[in-house]
Amino acid sequence: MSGVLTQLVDELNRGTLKVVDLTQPLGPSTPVIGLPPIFASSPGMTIDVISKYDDKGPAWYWNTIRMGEHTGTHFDAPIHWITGKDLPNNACDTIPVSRFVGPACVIDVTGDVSRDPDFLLTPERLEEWEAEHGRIPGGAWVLLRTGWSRRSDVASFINAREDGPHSPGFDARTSKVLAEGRDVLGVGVETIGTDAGQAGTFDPPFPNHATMHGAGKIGLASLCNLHQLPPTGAIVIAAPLKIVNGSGSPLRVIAITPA
Ligand code: 23J
Ligand code: MN
Repeated sequence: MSGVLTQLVDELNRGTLKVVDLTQPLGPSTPVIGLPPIFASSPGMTIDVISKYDDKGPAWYWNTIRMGEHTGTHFDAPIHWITGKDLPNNACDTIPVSRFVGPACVIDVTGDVSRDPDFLLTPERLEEWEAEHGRIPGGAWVLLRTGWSRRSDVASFINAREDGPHSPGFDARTSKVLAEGRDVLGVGVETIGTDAGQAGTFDPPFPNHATMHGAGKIGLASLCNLHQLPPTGAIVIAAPLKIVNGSGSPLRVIAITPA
């Protein structure tokens, strides 16, 4: 075994490294994104028992699950957006597995978001973070820590008003810097999607989806426990189900981080 893997196992056993779960529970009460009614909506999760140690299966328990690909803590593949539809290896089953693992850069904007739920990460704010923590390396996950995952009731998580949902995200210019300038693996957020709640009204609409997926980058939505990660130094593993031609997938996202 290579030295680094031996050391990894050793440090996990000794507790100097720990595994952190960045995943929200997935069930029938998991919220799904509400788009304007002219668009089709994604079904929430349903779970139906096939058998539970009963007449239908005396010694076994199992369920049938049904949900949209973009439900709960989930992965956005480049094929999800029209800008990424013709890229090579753009779907859940064809993205190289090497792209599911990378170092995490965690940008904490919790304070800004508590003052303004529509807060957008600007390039200037990103550069401030880089001045303190170093330039975001190519192939990194950029995780936007907003504190949003503390909103455990659906209404405050969606935070809808008459004019639609209000939740934080990325300024359109920042998505370009991250995709083109920094060549990230992708971005991860605590909110229901990788665009801000009001991004449907932006020009172009949903600019983070358009830019990231057009550049072959990945999105991770509805993450939690980002406060357990340092600004740099953790590794994140986010491997979606191998859905043939899948646009995304619920998944278990885990980090390995210094304890
Ligand atoms: C479809 C349309 C708009 C958005 C989304 C999906 C998502 O956030 C998603 O889950 O990818 S904003
Ligand atoms: Mn999605």
